[in-house]
Amino acid sequence: MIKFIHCADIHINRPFLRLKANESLRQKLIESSYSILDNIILLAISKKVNLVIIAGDLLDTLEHTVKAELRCRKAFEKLNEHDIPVYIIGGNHDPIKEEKVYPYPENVHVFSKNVESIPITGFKDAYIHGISYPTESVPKNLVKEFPMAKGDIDIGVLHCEVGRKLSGDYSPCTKDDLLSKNYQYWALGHIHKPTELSDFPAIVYSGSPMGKTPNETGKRGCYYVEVTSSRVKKEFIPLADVIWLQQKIDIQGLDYRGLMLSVKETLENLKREYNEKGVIVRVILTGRGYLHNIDKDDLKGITEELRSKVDCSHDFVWLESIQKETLHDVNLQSLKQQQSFLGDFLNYCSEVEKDSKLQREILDELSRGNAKLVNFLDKQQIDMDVVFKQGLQKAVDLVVEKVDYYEDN
Ligand SMILES: [Mn+2]
Repeated sequence: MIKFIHCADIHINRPFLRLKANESLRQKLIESSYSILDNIILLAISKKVNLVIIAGDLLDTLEHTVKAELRCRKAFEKLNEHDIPVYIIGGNHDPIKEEKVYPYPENVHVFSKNVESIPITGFKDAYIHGISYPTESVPKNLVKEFPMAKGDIDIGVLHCEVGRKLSGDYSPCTKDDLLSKNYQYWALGHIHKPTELSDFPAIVYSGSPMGKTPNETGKRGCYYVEVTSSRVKKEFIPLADVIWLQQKIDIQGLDYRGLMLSVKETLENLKREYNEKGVIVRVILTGRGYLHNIDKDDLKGITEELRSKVDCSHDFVWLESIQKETLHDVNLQSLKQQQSFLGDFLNYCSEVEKDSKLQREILDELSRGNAKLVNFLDKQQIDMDVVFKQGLQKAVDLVVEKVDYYEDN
């Protein structure tokens, strides 16, 4: 049995420039990417793994990396003391350079820009196969360059985009391409959300061990894996000490003061729930109500007021922003009774919401010649019910807005 850690997309050295307004939070996040690497290494040592895999984008950028490379070197040396090898591929953020200023210690293998198959030390018939990006963009399907399984156990390491379509800049490939190689485990990088695409043979995106943007919410970490020729046991281990979240607040019945109190309460609850961790939260206003008319400056004012006393050096809750996804303050039920275009339109929308055949027809009509939409619909893990519900709400609101406009004028 081979035991290993699979991580990817640590993005060390990311500058978090958008957070420039808050230098202490920015520094905390930069430091956090280093401490996460240290934590991965401690985990590898305590689990007594046979190897550590980093599936691309260890570094966020290849500029100003002397400090980052020194810190990585130090971390990898710790693994060297425990005779644990590290296998790294370069991703689109850190395609392989000719030469490093501070070369990594001898337990680290960085895969070249051609597929290499390396016997795993200490095991009779086991191989790790990997390839690095030579440039930021790799439009060809690199899976094709991997050999068929060679041993009892084969592990593949790749930075790629698995989908149904073979287009894109990050080695686009399909799940079937990966499965066809008969490896036991594919350690993938690039997608920041931890995702298990197949159980056995296993195809896994470990995801980024910490969130980087308001959309990278929820638990982030790495995988601890045990693999034999016929079985893969994998465990996701959360690591992030700063967590990004989105919280929704329904504006129905709220005025300015109510909103302020409601956001404040949300922040206090998060502080209790995530004590000892940092939380960066984006509040999203939803629903229909008076506050639909609140303007950006007012939201900014509330945000700044609620941030003023936050100290980001230890556990904290930082309000990233308040965003509005609210709807017009109208009573749809009474509008539906109207003998008018708006009334008819609302009733039609209710019908569409319940009728999947009708939805299909509308989609076919809309997709014709619309490459962007076709591409969107091709993505995996899209919940069509949710998409339609949101789309219809938006459509209703646009029509309500227009009608209001004409009435007012
Ligand atoms: Mn990437």
